[in-house]
Amino acid sequence: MSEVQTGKNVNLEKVQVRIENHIDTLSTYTATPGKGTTRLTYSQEDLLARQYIKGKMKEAGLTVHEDGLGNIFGKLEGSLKDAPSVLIGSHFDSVPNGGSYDGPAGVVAGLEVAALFTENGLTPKYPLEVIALIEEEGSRFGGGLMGSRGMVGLLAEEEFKSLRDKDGITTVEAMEKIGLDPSLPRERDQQSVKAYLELHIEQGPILEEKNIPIGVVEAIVGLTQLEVTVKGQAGHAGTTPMDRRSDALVAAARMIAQFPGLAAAEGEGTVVTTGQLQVYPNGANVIPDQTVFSVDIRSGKEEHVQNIIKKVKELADSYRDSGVEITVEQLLYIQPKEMNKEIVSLLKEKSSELGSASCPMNSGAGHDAMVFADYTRTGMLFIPSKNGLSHCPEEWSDSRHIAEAVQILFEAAIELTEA
Ligand code: HGY
Ligand code: MN
Ligand code: MN
Ligand code: MN
Repeated sequence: MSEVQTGKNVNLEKVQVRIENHIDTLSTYTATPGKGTTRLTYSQEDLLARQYIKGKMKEAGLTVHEDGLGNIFGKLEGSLKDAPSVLIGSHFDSVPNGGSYDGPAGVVAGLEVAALFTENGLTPKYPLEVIALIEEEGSRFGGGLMGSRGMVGLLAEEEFKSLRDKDGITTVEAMEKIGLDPSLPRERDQQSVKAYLELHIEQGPILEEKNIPIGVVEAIVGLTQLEVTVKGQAGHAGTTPMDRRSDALVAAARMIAQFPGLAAAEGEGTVVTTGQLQVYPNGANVIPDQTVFSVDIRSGKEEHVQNIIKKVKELADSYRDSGVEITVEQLLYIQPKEMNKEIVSLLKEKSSELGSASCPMNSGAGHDAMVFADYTRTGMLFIPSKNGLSHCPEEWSDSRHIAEAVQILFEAAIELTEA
């Protein structure tokens, strides 16, 4: 039992057991059992996770609703009527064959903070809202950060309605298939929010190497996703001479092979990744006539991101004469973001009051917090990732660290919902 300085009792062991149950249950909602978490937005797995999260919100006495994108909200009403809320949560979709903690650790932390409010008979002045956001990873509809971008007005109607998954299913069709209502409002009035807090796994090795349980995030790298389409000419693999080909895969491969050099030339932690590549018609004896591949660009400095985008476009132009046509589309562009300084110091202060060692950190991964950073006062906590691994089935974090972060967020939320 640990006495929280506000005189509230937080039984960390009890919270830790509930966290383990939440994480273990959510991790069963996967399309790839035994091969990590694959929970695509608006899939059957999403629906199961959604039902679980809404059930736990109701158990904590929260008023539950979903918006026009399927973001889930659990509201603990405050004594002030129609007052702006403190939001606390993260996303609950995953990458293909990902881990159990990327996203859910933050949603579960929100559920547990709300449970601590009700268990301690605390009615906040300003409301507290637990949120579970959709399509942060962009695994189904591309780009990413869709739930948070929709809330803050960065997802235009035509963009939302035009999005299709790789089977051509639209967002609206997929939502309706699991009983969601896409006609509900997506944008959230900025006046109705006074802060956003997010717990997330670090997804890197720093906290574990330093043996520190809590990272207080000060800034998040910029995140850009491009989609490159290469159009060539299909042909017979056996009868077409090598010098008579417009091979869309060879051109793509030549471009992608340049990326590590471009990233190194920029330096300062700039990274460039091609994680997705589709080949059409994808026949072993057919010269590919089209390839579509992703380019994920990150850097703490925006100038490096801009330089890489420019060089990718120049590379595309330089292959035009080899009989292929290359187009570069920008799916997502979010500049590097600073967290709110008041919230950063509040989280540091609460960590030390509670005796949790913490260190300031920057995030190399993108997060919904980067979308909220320009919309409301935003803060983020990290906990260690075992061996620094994430976006893979081996992803693991200690529920004890999540419980410690819950206690810090509980204290911070008490303060943020009081003034
Ligand atoms: O890609 C990212 O950084 C995040 O995990 N969506
Ligand atoms: Mn995440
Ligand atoms: Mn992720
Ligand atoms: Mn993220």
